[in-house]
Amino acid sequence: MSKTIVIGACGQIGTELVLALRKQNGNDAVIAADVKNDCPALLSEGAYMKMDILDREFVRTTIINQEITEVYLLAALLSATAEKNPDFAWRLNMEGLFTILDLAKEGHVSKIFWPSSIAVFGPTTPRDHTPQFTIMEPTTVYGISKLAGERWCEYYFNKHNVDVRSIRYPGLISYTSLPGGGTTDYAVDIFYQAKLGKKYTCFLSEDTALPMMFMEDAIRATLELMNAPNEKLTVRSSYNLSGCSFTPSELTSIIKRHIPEFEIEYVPDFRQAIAESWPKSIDDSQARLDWGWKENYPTDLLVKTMIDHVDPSLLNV
Ligand code: NAD
Ligand code: AKB
Repeated sequence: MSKTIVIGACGQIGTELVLALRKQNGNDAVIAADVKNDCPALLSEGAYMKMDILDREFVRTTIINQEITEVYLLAALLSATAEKNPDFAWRLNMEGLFTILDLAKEGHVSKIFWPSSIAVFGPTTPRDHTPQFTIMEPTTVYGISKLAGERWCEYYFNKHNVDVRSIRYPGLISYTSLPGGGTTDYAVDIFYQAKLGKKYTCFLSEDTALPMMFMEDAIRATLELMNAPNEKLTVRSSYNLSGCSFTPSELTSIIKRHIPEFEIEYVPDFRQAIAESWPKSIDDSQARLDWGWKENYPTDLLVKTMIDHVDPSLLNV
């Protein structure tokens, strides 16, 4: 039986990705790993391991000894948190990637998923329908680390035949676990405050458009890319992927259709400059062409699903 590990499994994506992989491959085939001591209840149906991706020797011996052949490397600092600790963010976001790429180069790992982000783009990039191949001059440490990571993934594919696959996720919206320190987090936080009947203070200005995606679409995209035949894939840096795109004020209008009394105020902080350096919308025609990508959640459906499922008690966990 081939074994998979998800490193960074307790986060916003990891929690849902582990569940989806276990549904696809079986509980025993997927190990959840994270630097956190405790396994979240949702992931308790299969193996959990405390693992610090920066502990290169521990990661190497675990993967080799347990004959793990597929790695999803999610551990990272996201855009807002990374700006507060740039040195550590660079280290965390890059070192773990080399550990896993080297394991694949040596033949221990046969397939890697490593997520990139719309943060690879910068202020000189065309912001509307940002193309797959375009100017990339990111201004955040997070974006710089993701762009460097993309380059290294492509390098290991070209020079060492490493099967590494990647998606430039937009801002991901979900209700199963909370987001971990990004610039797009407002679009999750807002639902908790709306359901609590509280006024939301948004850290972006009302007209800041950003690309977003519902988590179910993002997880499906990840599995579709990982299951796609090798020969179909023409991009070995990272695929552009689009779900929907909206501003805080557009999101508020749709929420108000469900919760008319909902109120919002705008108090932009340092994250405004980050958002303004990112695309407003993404052209993902290469992903559609290569592996048949198509989103299922337009903004209206995303909002309705979030309002139906967001549980504010998660804020106290
Ligand atoms: P998150 O912050 O919610 O989760 C990251 C997880 O990594 C956490 O559970 C954390 O405990 C774990 N972690 C941190 N340091 C670790 C270490 N040293 N060793 C092992 N685990 C460690 O992040 P997320 O939103 O789930 O994002 C996962 C990946 O997807 C990241 O690489 C991120 O850059 C990328 N991504 C996320 C989004 C998004 O909107 N969520 C968008 C684009 C790209
Ligand atoms: C962030 O805002 O940092 C992430 C991302 C788009 O990479 N959600």
